[in-house]
Amino acid sequence: SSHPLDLRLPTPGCFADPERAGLDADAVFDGMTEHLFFTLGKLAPTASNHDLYMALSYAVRDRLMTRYLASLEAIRARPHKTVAYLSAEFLIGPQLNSNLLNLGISKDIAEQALRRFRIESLDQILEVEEEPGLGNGGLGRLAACYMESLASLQVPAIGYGIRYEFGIFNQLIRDGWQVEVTDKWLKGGWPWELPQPEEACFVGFGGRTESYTDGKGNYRSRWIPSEHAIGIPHDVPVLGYRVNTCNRLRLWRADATESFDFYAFNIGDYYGAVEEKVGSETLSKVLYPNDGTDEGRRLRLKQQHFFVSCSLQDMLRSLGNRGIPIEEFPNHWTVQLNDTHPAIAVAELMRLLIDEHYLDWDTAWDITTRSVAYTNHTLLPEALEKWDLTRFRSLLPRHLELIYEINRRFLQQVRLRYPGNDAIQRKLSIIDEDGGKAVRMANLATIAAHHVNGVAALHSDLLKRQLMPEFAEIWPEKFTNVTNGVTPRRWVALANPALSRLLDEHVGPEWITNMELLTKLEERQHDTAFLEQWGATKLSVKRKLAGYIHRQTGVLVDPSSLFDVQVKRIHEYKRQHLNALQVITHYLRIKNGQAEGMAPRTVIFGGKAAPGYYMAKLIIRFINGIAETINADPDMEGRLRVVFLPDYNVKLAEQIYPASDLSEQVSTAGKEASGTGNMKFAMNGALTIGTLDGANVEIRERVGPENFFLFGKTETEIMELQTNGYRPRQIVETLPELAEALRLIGLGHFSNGDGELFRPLLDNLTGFDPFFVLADFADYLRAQDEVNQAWTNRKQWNRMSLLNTARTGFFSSDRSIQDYCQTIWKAEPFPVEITCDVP
Ligand code: B1N
Repeated sequence: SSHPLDLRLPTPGCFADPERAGLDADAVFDGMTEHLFFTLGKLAPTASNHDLYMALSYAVRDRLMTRYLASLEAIRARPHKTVAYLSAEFLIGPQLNSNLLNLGISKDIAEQALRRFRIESLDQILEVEEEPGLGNGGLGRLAACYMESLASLQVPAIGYGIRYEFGIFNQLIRDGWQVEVTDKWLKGGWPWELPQPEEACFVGFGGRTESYTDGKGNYRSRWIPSEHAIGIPHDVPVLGYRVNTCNRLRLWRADATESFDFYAFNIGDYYGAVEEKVGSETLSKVLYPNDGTDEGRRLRLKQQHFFVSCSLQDMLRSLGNRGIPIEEFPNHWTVQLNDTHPAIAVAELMRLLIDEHYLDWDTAWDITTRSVAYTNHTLLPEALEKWDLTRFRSLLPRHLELIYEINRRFLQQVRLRYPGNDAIQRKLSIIDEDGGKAVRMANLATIAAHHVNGVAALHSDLLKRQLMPEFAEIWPEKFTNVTNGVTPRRWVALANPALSRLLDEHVGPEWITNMELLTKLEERQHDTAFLEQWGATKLSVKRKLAGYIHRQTGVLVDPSSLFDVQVKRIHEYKRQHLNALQVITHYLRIKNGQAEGMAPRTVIFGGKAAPGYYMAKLIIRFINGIAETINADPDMEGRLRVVFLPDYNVKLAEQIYPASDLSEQVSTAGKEASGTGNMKFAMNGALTIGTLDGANVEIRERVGPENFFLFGKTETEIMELQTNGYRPRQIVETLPELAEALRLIGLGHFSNGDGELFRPLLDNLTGFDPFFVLADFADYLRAQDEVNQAWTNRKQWNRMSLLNTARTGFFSSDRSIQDYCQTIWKAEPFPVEITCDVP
């Protein structure tokens, strides 16, 4: 079904030539032809699929420009509060299909144009698109969903981040191990960005501070950096769904400072100049591949300050350009910190206001605290950013002075409130005084933010009660929750066209912007014919994934088997090894003839491990060892298959979620802040086997406990176990199936006889088991048996699946963004009209 947008085509003197903005097949074909010839220098008969991808992308990009420029112009002409979403990661995924959808160019229209280049299906072209992996996992992907929803809800917004030259590494699997390969996503040219060198910003590093007296006799401070970089904005248009609002993602690329080059060149220090050039270009070179661990590396702090400083300067400049007084900043910008990665913004905004715009402290602090809000995404202590004080001072000496002053004033309040309570002061201080001194970024962000939010109900509650109880007591109204969400455009409409057609038919096409309408599906929950159609739709999508699995791994999987899927970053707290142990038990039951009534299963894993995270990499090797043994065993034929899909990324995720029957969400309770994959699975009709962790709790509440396979200890029970002393070895003694699985691993059954290979994993599990894998094992098996039972009654399963889709509309990122707009940002939609008399 196509939804042509009734855009008043611009006439000459307006934003663009109407001939370049048409959305019909002829216009798209003409656009492609022109770009192939003039932009790419290719002739149609010799054009490769990549050339045609580029030509189509440029033609589509042209069609974004009317709306993009109209959106910028609308804000310039009539100021309106704009969301500035600051994030070190934006995992935006492939752009072509998303822009086609949001513009209203149907697959049919695109294929009509493509056929004139002898291309039969749009998929052939989408296949060659390289995705920018500018994020690690959930946090970066969330930022991308939020940008899409902001535009679709017509809220003016700009995403600020870093244009990494190399994104998250590509993952190969060699001999069962992860191998990292540099992600050269820019190598074939990337058509979706618009560099804006004229809006470059300067950023300083290092050096010293000094005091001086200005012309009016005021004492002032200033920073004399020893190094500089230039940030060049690269803008990516973000079009909303069938609206004129086209916001932008402004990604900064670090460049060398020419003025300094020339200076050094003149005095003969040619190598010094080149060195600085090399140094500053390295800044936006590569994304740090750690998801949920802070390494405290100097270059990372440099990256953070680099993009934050550019972004704040950009916001201040836009006020200046429109002649708006700087005191108005909080009415024009609402600055959201996506975790503490951009938290240096607090100090940088103070510095810009005080040192460069000559405001007094109180005015500057008032502006800062009325503008900035902070989202916490993790409670894991190893992820909380702390910068060594000496290192921090050497890189950002002026910022440290300002942080000391923020801290001094804050601790003064704390002393008044809790006289004589030294412990509380030590705990709340921005400066960690225990051991090596360090700057705690979460404390800085929390003190300055007008709102602090967690990303799921349970997480926000733990944030208040466990991580920051004292802050929450001082500022109870500051703390709030905004449960994460995902965009239904990408994760249902684009990823699952088969399901979308069904939803269009039975709910009406409005579901795509109003996911709560999906509850209408419940009317069909007892309709046998419909449930069969529901199951058939799922099966058709599973066939496609089976084909992909075969091509990628050589493993043949049965599309009618239960697709049991765990895709996410590899981390001990996410417990992929718990799932792996379950697979071994399943294998042993088949081997021992105890598998009567066990339905055929295909267990699919995917995810990257941080390159320095040894245990995570060993878990990948473990899964691949299990897969090798099981897939080679004739007894497993038609009963059990195990697959590790290499290089899990957005593109692959779009193939996987729609083809899944069972969603594995098995993290240790209290450890996964929210999760967002869990939402994508449920919307696409997968049932969840999961713990009471993150957003699982809310998913279960909404789909109903009877449509969710719950297992495992609660967060409270885990805490109790921890304090009362946890003995994993005792658990092994009471569970013969577990003992047998561990024994086989130790004998090298899954490692070609090498009994030592997985020793560190075994020792970890039977020794400390820091994530309570063994504590939850028996209950997990019990829940898996229930899954098996439920799958055997296929009509019942399809009904449960349907109810999962019907009841997960809440997890649309449109709802999350509406929450942020109302409770935190106080930002409103600002529809953009395309008229012909604006410029
Ligand atoms: O953020 C997601 C949540 O859904 C996940 O539960 C949460 O784990 C994830 C340091 C992180 N928290 N912290 C990070 C990423 C990169 C990095 O360098 C920490 N990612 C999350 C969205 O809310």
